[in-house]
Amino acid sequence: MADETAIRKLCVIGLGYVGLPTAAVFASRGIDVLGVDVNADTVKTINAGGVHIVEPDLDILVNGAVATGKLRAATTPEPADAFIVAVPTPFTEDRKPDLSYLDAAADAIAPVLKSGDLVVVESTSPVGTTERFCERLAGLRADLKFPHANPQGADVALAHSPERVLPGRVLIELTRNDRVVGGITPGCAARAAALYRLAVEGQCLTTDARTAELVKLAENAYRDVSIAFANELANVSSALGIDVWEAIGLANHHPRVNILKPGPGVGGHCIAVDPWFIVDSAPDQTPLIRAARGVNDARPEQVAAAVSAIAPAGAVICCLGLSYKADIDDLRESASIDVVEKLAVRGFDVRVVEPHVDALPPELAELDNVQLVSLEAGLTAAEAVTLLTDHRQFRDLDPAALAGKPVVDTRGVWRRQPT
Ligand code: SAJ
Repeated sequence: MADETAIRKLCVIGLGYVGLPTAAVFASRGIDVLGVDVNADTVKTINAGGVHIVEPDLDILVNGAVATGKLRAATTPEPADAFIVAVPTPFTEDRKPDLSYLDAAADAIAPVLKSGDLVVVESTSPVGTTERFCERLAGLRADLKFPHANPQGADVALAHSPERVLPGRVLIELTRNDRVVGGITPGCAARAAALYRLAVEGQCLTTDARTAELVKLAENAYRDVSIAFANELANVSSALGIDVWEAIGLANHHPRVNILKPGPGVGGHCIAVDPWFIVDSAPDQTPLIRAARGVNDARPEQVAAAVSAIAPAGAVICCLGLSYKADIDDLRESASIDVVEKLAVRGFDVRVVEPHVDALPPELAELDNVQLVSLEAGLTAAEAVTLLTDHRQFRDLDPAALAGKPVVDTRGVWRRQPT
């Protein structure tokens, strides 16, 4: 008799920086994968064997999977044995979670769901979101039994398994990292863990869906709080005339201390966003997480003030780096952009060097006193320099290129002597 829980066809909803690599990895394991995205251009690019995001080796994997026919893309889901949902969960202006993409994904899956199917939500989500997703599906498919209402006899299994991949290392971390798999019921968790074991070499650790949701938020909030501590130390050191990099380097010689690096603030679409999901769910229980967000969000203003203090009014300032972290082209929530904007508002003539983009983002492009220039042009014109993102090109810079220019190095890369 055929195994009713075997996964022969998988549908991945959302072909972004998590969904597309996930779809390609499962396809490379011999599973028939349909990737679904609302963006018709994305679908077209993938079906032609290409990729729309920059990530090491992803182009080769996708190209191979499309060539063998194991990976296809479409704008609407088809019947499948399992569905993985990897759509964005941003926050609104007032820092409330925006679950509209998840709602749209549930509405798209509902018509093709059948008894025996598994649905896994991977999107980073506030606690309770997987149950909410389940309830939405149940509202649309009264003919099927769902596990929140029928823990024993459900027709469909629902689970949450948060992605934990680091941009720039997605394909490695997707297969090697341990995975937390939280089911609406233990049976749902077991089904989802069996799916991930087809592709993941790390452990698949099962729990309930609410715990899995909190685990993911806790991981990113932990990092945010740790970075806030480093940033607060940078403020303290600056007030006391101490080199923060030397102080942190020495403190980290303690066997149980590992202080992270200060910087211009926390960017990216995860660490600066996810802590708010915890604060929103439990506002009275989260003074530390909220304070850390405040510390990190205040950094761009502090960096702009430090640069203003070393440069005469209206001076040419060369800002090195715009992306939210080193050696990538991702500008989302980048603190470096905030610093540039604040310097422009102060009336400086700002020359930006960002080797990974060929145009300024809209919020900077509209400012008359901000230009994107080459490294050489930026340094030649500069009366002061600030390093905002520690790209390789800047780490390798010949110190002679900075001779005689006042510098604010927010990443500590030009401190030559290790502590
Ligand atoms: N940063 C510092 N100092 C540090 C480390 C980082 O200022 O010592 C800054 C970076 O410059 C950057 C921001 O923090 O602006 C975040 O960068 P990151 O490399 O720490 O993390 P992300 O946002 O690229 O990816 C994170 C990862 N989470 C954790 O490491 C706990 C990743 O594993 C998650 O999958 C990802 O968020 C996500 O999607 O949630």
